[in-house]
Amino acid sequence: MNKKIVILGSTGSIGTQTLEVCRKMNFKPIALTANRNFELLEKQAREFLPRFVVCKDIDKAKKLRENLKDTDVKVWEGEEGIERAAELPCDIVLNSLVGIAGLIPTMKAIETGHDIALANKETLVTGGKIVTEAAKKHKVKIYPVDSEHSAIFQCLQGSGKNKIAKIILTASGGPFFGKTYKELEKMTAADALKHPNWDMGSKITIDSATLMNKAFEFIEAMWLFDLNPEQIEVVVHRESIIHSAVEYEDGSVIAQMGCPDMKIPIQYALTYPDRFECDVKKLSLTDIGKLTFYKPDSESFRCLKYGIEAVKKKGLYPCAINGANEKAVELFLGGKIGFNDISRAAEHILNQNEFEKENFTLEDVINTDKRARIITEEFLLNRK
Ligand code: MN3
Repeated sequence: MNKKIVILGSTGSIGTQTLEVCRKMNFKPIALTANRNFELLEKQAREFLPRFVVCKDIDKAKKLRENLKDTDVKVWEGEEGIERAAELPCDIVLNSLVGIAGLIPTMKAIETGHDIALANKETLVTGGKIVTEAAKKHKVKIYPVDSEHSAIFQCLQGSGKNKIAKIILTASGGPFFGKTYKELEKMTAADALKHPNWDMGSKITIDSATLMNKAFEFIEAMWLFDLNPEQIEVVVHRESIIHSAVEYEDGSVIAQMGCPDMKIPIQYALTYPDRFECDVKKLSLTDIGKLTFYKPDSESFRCLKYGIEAVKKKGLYPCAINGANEKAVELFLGGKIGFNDISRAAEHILNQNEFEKENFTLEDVINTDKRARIITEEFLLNRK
């Protein structure tokens, strides 16, 4: 297979695992992008010799350009550079950017007619309606990379026109599973960064600890599979062996299982509909022995309920709660606020009545994101 791939966010957790898949499958990355980590980006550039690398940070891009002088790799910079990369001729764009920063590059790729392997869930949380409409218009396919959505996508193969009755969206429960709201109050970023099952970046690790990640995946599933909120059940499954499941009208439930390793969903998104040997630990059910399931505790983990409430309120609320969450997580990682302040910020943004617009544009989405961050920063830092 000789696929030409643009990888947006190649130095992150998904990005580096995507390059592992490329190495194994002999795929050709034609462009790689990073925010600041130009040292790793240089290493990747020397190994894979893409035509372009992009460093978002302009000063670091300058250094990188200097360092790569002896190669034919061209260095671009800034958000513009990332957007240009998304438009380069290729077979598929893998978007593993973090946060709403992934939205515009996704739109550029769609408008250029490129299929997308989507790991950036905030693309669909903030702009789900606009993105799915554009994908339809440009006949572009969006392949999920998120493990739960890849699982659902795999469970849907061969189902013909049969309707989904509901989906079971599994959640690991995060590092603070079992803790009360009061106990959560004292949790720090360092506590949260010890995530049990998946190796991830810091933003998504905090989102997993608050369960905001699951709320976002709930919204992501609605857009990817055209579902109502009533058709999605979140189930905590500590072992992360069942990555999600689909229930059909006859009551049959099809689940997708495997040892937790993102290389499976990444590879499947890039090789669909074919499957190939993948360098992962294989599942032994007898070694695992038993699988456990719990109802999520949305009294302690309030981000889950607020995130779902946001999508039920429709309009620009999902985008607003994402902006509030990005700002709150940034402040939490910086040690400026407590763990439960993240859900307080989510609740506060839902109580604003300025995000009700139903027929919104991409510009409205960008403005809402900015507005939500301002409201959140003011709320969190100017209390008492
Ligand atoms: Mn996931």
